[in-house]
Amino acid sequence: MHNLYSSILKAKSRGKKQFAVLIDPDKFSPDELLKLAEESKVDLLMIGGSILTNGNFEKCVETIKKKSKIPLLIFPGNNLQISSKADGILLLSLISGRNPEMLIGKHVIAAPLLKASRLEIIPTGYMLIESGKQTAALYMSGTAPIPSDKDDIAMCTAMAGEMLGLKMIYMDAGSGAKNCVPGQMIKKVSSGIQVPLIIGGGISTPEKAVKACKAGADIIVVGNALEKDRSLLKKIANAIHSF
Ligand code: 1GP
Repeated sequence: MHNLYSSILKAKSRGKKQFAVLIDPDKFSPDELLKLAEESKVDLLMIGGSILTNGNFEKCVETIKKKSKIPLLIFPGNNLQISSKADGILLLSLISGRNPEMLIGKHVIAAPLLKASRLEIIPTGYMLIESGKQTAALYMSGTAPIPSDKDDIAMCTAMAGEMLGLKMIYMDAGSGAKNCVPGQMIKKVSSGIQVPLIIGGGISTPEKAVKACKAGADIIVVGNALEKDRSLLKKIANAIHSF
């Protein structure tokens, strides 16, 4: 039995911000990244992507679990990205969109697999935020994002997700986003919900991570920037943990 969600809640109640490193199995070179993540006391590893082309998802999960003690959460781009060898999965419902497949359809297909797995399932309201360019997540999900200046829509969407019983809200500007989720929107959304708030997409400096923490994020996710510059991992981890 895992207790990832309860440790996320515990960190939130203590005001401790958490750092999650997102691993793209297509670009993964394990040793260096995992070593840095361990040294920097990264709180969570996440794995997944809007589209994977190498067919090495399962192997990648296996390698990470062998080489690292950091809890591994699947951040699934679709219902093919399920592996019992991870610790947990964000069961994402794309509540910013109106595509029934991403709200419930894929989940129906995944349900028996998830039931048979030993994964800790964390139902999560996933919200895509407009970020200045078309992102893979937007294109693949066939949905429109929440406009970046519509804080009220974002807040009401997150509140509705919480009322429906979703246990976390993940606001994502999309991988490699030009503009991150605006601080003002994070502030508004975090004021409207009690559940942990995850922020990701385009966070490429310690300053951007701190800005999101200040605005009310509980978990910061970084992927793309670390693929370009591994030395950022420690810097961003320090900035988040000393917040
Ligand atoms: C994307 O939020 C994640 O879904 C991470 O985004 O790759 O831009 O860090 P980046």
